[in-house]
Amino acid sequence: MNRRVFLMSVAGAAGCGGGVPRLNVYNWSDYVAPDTIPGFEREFRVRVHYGTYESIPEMLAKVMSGNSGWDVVFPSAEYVRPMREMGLVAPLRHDWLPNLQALDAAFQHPSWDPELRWSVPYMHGTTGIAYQRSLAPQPRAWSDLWDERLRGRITMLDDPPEVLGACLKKLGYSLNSGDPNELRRAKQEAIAQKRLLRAYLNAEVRDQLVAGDVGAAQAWAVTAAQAIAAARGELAFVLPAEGFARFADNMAILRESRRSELAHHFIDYLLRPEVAAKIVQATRTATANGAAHKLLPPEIRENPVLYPPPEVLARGEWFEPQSAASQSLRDRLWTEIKSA
Ligand code: N2P
Repeated sequence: MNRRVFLMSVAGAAGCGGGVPRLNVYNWSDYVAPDTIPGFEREFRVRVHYGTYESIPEMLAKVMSGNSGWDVVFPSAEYVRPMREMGLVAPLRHDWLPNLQALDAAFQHPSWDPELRWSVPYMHGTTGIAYQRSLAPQPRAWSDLWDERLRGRITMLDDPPEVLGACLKKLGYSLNSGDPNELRRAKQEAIAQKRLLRAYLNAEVRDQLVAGDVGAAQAWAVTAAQAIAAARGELAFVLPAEGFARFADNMAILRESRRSELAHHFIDYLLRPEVAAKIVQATRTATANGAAHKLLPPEIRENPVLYPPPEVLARGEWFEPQSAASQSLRDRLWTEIKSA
């Protein structure tokens, strides 16, 4: 359906139901440009209620009930299958998503959803260490985040797979390990590190890095890129020697949504190369949209924090869904870490 026909049907619906249709979109912080949402509202003559979250557990806590009121959410790759199995996401109609072709070839058939039946890749990135250039020596490995000299100036992500993942990598294991012994050793590492930590922080670490309060932080590349851009040369980002996590955040429509068609139009709008390129320029994120990437100015398109070369990315590991048994062990270990 094209935009004109859609507008006519919206007008028709508004005529009998009254009121402007509203779409509820729940996304990670800093994942759209200032004019992204107003632009959609103007063009489609709808209202968007836009909310943000800082972690997957925060998002899941809201949508698990199946009547959260949200229509579009942005799950990370390893949560697409569990959310599908829990019946939380709706199958996508590709005939309503003509801009799917703009996706980078690397994201057309991702391992977590090869036919893009449930999700559309949106942003991607790595997890590494953002740090003050003034530090000597400069962090190069996860083990450097256990350095006494940085006591009180280190942060880790407030995210169980990320913290356990860094500890597992420090020990030489896979970040997706489900082995109880490896996981218990990882927990001990996390507990040993705790007395050096300032806090567990996600995107909030950005401002503390810029202010100079944090010396070294486990950080998402997108958060690091934003901090680096704001700090004029004082900050840097490294992908640790032991290996690191890669992530991809995806767009999905909740099964509970009663505005599936409008939700598809929203996703397709975010897939437009011009819209996606503006988002990347405003937010310093790494887009999964190949056509948008080509529109970027060279200094952003070639930013090594956001787009590391393939030989570096090859040292990364994608998060994978956990079995029920290892998930419940991981949940328990995280509680022990947080309460230690
Ligand atoms: C949001 C960054 C989220 C990346 N500001 C982690 N999936």
